[in-house]
Amino acid sequence: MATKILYFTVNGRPEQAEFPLDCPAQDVKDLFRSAAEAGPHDILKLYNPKGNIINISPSLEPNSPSSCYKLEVVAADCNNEPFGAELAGALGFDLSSMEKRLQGLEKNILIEAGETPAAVYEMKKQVDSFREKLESVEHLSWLGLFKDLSEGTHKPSPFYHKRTLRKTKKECEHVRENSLEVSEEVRQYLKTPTFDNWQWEDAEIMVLLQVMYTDLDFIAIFNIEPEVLQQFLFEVYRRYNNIPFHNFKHCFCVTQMMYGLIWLTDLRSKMDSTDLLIMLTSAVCHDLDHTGYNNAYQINARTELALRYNDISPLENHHCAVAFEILEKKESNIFRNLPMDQYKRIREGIIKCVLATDMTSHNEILNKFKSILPTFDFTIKDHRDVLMMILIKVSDISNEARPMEVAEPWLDCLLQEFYNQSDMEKLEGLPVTPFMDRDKVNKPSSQTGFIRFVLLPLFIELANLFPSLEQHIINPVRKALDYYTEMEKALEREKVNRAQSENAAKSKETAMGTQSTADSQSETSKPDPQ
Ligand code: LUO
Ligand code: ZN
Repeated sequence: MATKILYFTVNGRPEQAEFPLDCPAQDVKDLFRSAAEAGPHDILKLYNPKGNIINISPSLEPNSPSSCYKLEVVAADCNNEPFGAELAGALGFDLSSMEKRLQGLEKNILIEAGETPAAVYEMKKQVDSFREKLESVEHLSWLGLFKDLSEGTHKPSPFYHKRTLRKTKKECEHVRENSLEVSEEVRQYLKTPTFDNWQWEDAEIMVLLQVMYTDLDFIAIFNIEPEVLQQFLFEVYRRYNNIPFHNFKHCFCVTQMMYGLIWLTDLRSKMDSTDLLIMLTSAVCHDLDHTGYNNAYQINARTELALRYNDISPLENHHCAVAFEILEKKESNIFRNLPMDQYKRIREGIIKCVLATDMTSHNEILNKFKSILPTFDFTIKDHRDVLMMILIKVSDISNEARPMEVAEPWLDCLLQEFYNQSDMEKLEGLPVTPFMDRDKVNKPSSQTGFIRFVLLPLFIELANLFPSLEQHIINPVRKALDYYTEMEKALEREKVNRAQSENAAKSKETAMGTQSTADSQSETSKPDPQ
């Protein structure tokens, strides 16, 4: 099969791509996208040696290493206006032709109907709001774009300065250079749900994760070589993306909560170490390569993942598959010294736990746990399996069990990710999940609903089996519920006050208007003083 080789640079790094002469255009584009380690929504630009931008296609002229093409992952400079048109073009929206078609339609209808019907008026409003949204880049950091928020009132999210979804080589190297010495005090603190992840750099978190495997004796029991554990955690770090919520820090929080629950419930005396190894490793891997778009988006947008997994928990299947891609490599396979039957048991357990984090299965798993609780028996495998799924679910959504100053930033990150997704859904004309819509959500009421109807029922069931969790997990969540309920009431009061002051201003204006009319009338009716 005849092929074509193209030489190009990505951020100064020389690369070469080879593809068959009859390669489909999309495959060539994907080839360049993966060379640039760009995400599905990043924008790519290819320049020829003369510096002109050219189309990425199979018909590109073959070249030599001395006359390279130049490939750029575009993080559009937000000061470039009209930015919206460029982004719309990149997303396949032709905004101007949309507007032209609409103007033509409106003209025809005006001639026939003599007026602009509501539907056309509504469409105009939508197109205007699209243009407005496209041109206000602030919340479109998502496309690998960024806006320097260092100046002004914005508190820069820790993620705005990242230019691409995937981790760069430099970020990964930085994480390797750390040999944090962990004191006995930190080791104890690490076992509690009050642990504050925001105080620790990613490189230090890598060491804390190793401490968890060590302090649960996994290194000794499962004969895990320290350098293999480090390589495993390094690969995990590399495969979590730079997104506001489902990132490496979230992986650490879930793992640290799982670790805390193991100690708080004294699970080592009730379950064997293999099950504990499954739980901890599932927590580490449970959101690998999450791109910040949930299953509903994957299915509605008919993404590659939805296609590959037939709409069945596409994300969770992908997280699990990436975990075993890492574990397939000898240098990062922490289970490589185990007999095959034990490896199979661990693999089965991790698949069960990671797939259980899909909230679609929430009620099914919770109801199964409720039904076995009265006769729960640690010697029955089916009972242990459900408990392991409950524990990873609890760990996954447990931010509100942490101190408020740790938990609240997580809600901001989550809402940022949700809003990014709903913005994209609006742009792509996909169904928008109500609690993700920035125009519909208010932070406290979404959280009070979540705590009341999702979090507390789940945590209370678990506390029925482990009463010590009442104090350590449930009480902080009840405090969080009070905090957001108060915030909800304050917001409500503010809304009422604002409405009242607007009404007062309006009635004052009307009164003024009436008064001035009355004055001017009395002026005209008064006899002339001259
Ligand atoms: C529950 C959940 C699902 C996907 C991604 C994140 C979350 N988490 C949260 N959602 N994880 C922690 C939290 C949290 O503290 N609050 C919320 N809040 C709202 C937005 C919510 O209602 N989320 C939610 C609820 C139910 C659901 O499926 C049944 C999915 C998301
Ligand atoms: Zn998660």
